[in-house]
Amino acid sequence: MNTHYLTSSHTNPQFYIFTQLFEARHTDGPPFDLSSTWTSIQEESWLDFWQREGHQLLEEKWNKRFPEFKEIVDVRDEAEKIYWQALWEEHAKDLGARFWHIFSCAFENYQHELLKSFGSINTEDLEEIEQELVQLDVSGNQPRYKRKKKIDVKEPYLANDDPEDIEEEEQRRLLGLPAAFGAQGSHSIRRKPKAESVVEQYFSSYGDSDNMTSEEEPEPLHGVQSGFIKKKKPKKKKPNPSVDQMPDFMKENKSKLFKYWLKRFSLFSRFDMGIRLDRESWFSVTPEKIAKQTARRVACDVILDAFCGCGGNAIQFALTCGRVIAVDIDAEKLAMAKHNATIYGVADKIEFIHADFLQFAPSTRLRPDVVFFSPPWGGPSYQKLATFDIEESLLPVGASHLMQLGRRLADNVSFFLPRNASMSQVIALSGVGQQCEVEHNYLDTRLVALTAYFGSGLIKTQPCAAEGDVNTSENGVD
Ligand code: MGP
Ligand code: SAH
Repeated sequence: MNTHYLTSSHTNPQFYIFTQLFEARHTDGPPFDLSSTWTSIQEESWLDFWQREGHQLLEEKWNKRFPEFKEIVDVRDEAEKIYWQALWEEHAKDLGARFWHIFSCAFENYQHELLKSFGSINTEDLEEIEQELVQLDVSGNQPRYKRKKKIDVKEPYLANDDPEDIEEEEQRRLLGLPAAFGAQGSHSIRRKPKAESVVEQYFSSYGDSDNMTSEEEPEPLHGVQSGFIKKKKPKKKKPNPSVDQMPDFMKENKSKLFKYWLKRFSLFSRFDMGIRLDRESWFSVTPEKIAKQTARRVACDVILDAFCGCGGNAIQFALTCGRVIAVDIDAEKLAMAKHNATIYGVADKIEFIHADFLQFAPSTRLRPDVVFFSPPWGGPSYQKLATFDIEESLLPVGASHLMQLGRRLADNVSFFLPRNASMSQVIALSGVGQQCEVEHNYLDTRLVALTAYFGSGLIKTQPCAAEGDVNTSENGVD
């Protein structure tokens, strides 16, 4: 089965989650007939996404497409308002269809990834497997990660990049004007393939948009003024000062690390307010939309973030929980986390503790409501493994050992894990007869990582958390 990759934008990819409840009864293979649950997962996930982000997306895109809208509505008559209403409905339908398209691809990839994750543990290196396949000349059967890069680089489908991608013809269609007055030829939002290398392509084609700060909006290229369509202005080539702000270690190793620079606003929406990250944190920090979702799910009074790093999760926990205990073995990272938390105005809700969690857990008297683990996975090379063995490859110790330490402190435990983690091992962490819930976190159609939840206070389908358990308000525990 093929996987499909569609992206919206580097700075603001759409976030989809697919969740599934598992019971620790089976050791090998899918625990039940997954095929019967696909439809409900798809429906719930789409509703969750559209309720969470749909309205804002529609408004943002509308304001970019038709910046004059407000003024026009203020001055024109009832007929004009009806006209704009029809245009809005068209806009909503059009955008809804676009995002549904990306969502469907993400969902198809989810089905594929989930079934694959139940395979027996195979810790072989994908590159080695690929070498063998090349030698065997079975090129049609390449491993996923290679094919993914190829498709993504050559045919990025920038579904979220309007108004630049909405051509004049499309505007005419939306306005109900004859297409013959529009631009000649067909305009597709699928961009032309380029023959450059990944890094060259990023530098040349994303250079300008990379300049965009989280506050800045791209200048609209089209607009409607009193019923007339403005011609598309040629884009001005701007210098790219943001590349100067790039850390030196990233400049030195552009081919490997540059992609993280492009994602910086996806990691922290307030990146340009002075976020600090060290080398390891660039590839370890949890992207903000995912961290936000986890924080909604674990909302409680006191949470312990056992591997705080530069604060990607801790900051979001501080926004949904009463208090955050943030532990890390690296004092420099903790200092950066504190600084980053100040940028989000939550430093005073986080207690930063410089400690080795393995020593800290058995000795502390703290009893948080939830313990969250986002341990090191051994660097970006985790992706090369066909299956990530969470008992053998997580650092500093295996997942069961961490679970044991976590359960000393709280019943409710959550893990942030590699996307290729062995699902059987994840489920086994629940303990015999117990349940866990696993979220697959997608940014656009790319599976970024998994979040697993354990404990009666965190699992959604449990009736009601008992008093003293995790707070069930907001989206914490339904
Ligand atoms: P990634 O390796 O950057 O994959 O990890 P990506 O960007 O999907 O790679 P691509 O080549 O497919 O484009 C994705 C995410 O996993 C990161 O943004 C981090 O949130 C998380 N992550 C990655 N690593 C190596 C670690 C780690 O060691 N520990 C933790 N806690 N999270 C990690
Ligand atoms: N969730 C974080 C990233 C965590 S990366 C974020 O979103 O920013 C993993 C972190 O675990 C690193 O910061 C590393 O310093 C820390 N770490 C590694 N071993 C540790 C240990 N034994 N005790 C506490 N922290 C540890």
